[in-house]
Amino acid sequence: MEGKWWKEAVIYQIYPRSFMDSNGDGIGDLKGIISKIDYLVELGVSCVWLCPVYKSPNCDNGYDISDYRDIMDDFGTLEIWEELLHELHKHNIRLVMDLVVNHSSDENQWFVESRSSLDNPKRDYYIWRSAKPDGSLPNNWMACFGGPAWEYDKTTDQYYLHLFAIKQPDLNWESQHLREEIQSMMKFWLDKGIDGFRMDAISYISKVAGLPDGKGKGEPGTGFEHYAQGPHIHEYLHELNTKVLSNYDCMTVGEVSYVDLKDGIDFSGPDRQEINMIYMYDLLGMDKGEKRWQIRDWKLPEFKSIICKWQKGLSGKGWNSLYISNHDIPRAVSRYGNDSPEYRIVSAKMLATMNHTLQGTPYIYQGEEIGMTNVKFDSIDDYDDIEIRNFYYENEETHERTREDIMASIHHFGRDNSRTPMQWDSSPNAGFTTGKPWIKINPNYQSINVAESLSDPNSVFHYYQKLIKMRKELPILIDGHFDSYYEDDLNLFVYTRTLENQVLFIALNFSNSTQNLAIPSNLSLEGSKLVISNYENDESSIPKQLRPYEAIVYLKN
Ligand code: TEU
Ligand code: CA
Repeated sequence: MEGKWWKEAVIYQIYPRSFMDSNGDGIGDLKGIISKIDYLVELGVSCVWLCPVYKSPNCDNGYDISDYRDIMDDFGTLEIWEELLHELHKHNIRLVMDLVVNHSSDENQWFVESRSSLDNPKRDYYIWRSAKPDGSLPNNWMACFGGPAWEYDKTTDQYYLHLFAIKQPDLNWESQHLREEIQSMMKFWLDKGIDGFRMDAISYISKVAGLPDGKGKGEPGTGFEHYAQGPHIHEYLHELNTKVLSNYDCMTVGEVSYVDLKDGIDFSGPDRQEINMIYMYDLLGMDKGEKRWQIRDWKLPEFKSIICKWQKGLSGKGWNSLYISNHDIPRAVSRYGNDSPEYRIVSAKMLATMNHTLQGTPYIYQGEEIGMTNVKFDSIDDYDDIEIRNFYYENEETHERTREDIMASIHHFGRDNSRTPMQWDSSPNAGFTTGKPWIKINPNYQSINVAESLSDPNSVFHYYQKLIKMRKELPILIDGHFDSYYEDDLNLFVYTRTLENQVLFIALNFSNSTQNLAIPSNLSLEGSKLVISNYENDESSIPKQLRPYEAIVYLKN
């Protein structure tokens, strides 16, 4: 387990549609990414996770794949993709591709064949069921993007299961042929030289036999308990590992929503031969109320207890991903920090300090490194995301919530918050495109953009640069044992990482007021030296107070 490159990596997530457009059609593309490799080099990241770029009708922006072995026309060609891989490698940046195999697109050839007749050889690549004798749906499961999880198909008078959108039929992992197709597709990309996979919704691939009805409503939808970490999940992952992955020097990160600690360890335990690290979702439920996308106030102790549970629970037994934002969730500085002009920069740096000093592999989602924020569009027509649009129209239909209330939830939780284009500079369309962008740019691009961040030595960008450098220089950040203090404190998150005689002391102020900081009594930190801070601080004495959103890291040798 020692010395694995993916433990030392800092991974940069690219959402290609919104990163950089090279040809003025308003859609980010592979050539656009190639043109920004120097930027990634300057930031210092060692690996890119590229969200899906395969052929897709784009009902869910590439997470509905119609051809697993080719590139979406909007993004380029397989040749340009090869060039991207080559250029990244030339700059010592690895490439991890998204693997979306819980479902495909309904336009995938597999599904076209599967739906054509009951006895088609690919019928069992998907999950087909007849209506119940009383004519009702095969079960009561709800799709993650709203509505029932079953869609009727008249050709064979049966329903197919889709845990996400109607155009995303679930693949049937019980079929050995299907599993072999997936293995061969993974080899196709690994043989081209990629460095691993981020496995989309992977904890959902095994469904409980008999597909029983689910209990009431839940997040993300009724029936969840029968497919999240289902009965064969570990067996399937082990098979992928031994048959394919173990033959390559590659990494795997599994998106595992709402799993428990035991399964987290089983997924990522080094002796288990399943996946290398988990990407868990627990933190994301914290600010959600009982009803879908209902805003709930949260307190810091809840936030800390989730992080501490996984830090302590996986220590020495598994491996975590560290992230504060991605393409499915709102911008971190707006959600956990403070995006007002006064505190945006300092709170973005504070959150970054946390994400780079816990144990695990840090991920940076495009734009996070310049402190990009949420967006508030007034009209539903300005939103593109299928989850947002379904949420809006379903709620509008039931009249249970006012329009203001619905929009407030979208502004708070909507996925397009993080999908507005990357803000490169203050020129029209933030330098993202010379054409009309596929989704509006966040109007704050004139003050928040890469060019501005690069020119300011105190910018969020330069702080991220330092954090990434710091991880390369301090092995304690990889292997150091995690301990936390004052877990009930409402404002401060204080923890240490310990490795042999070294102690790394981290204190973060999550509030907008000054807080007293006492050194925990069991720690002797005399002689500590400042490693990084988002304010001016004394090189050799730990401050007794933390200013609003202040973050400090001191090392005792
Ligand atoms: O997300 C899986 C997932 O669990 C989502 O339901 C997630 O909780 C939701 O998007 C949060 O609002 C993955 C991808 O990351 C996402 O972009 C895809 O839409 C989804 O799978 C289907 O492929
Ligand atoms: Ca383009």
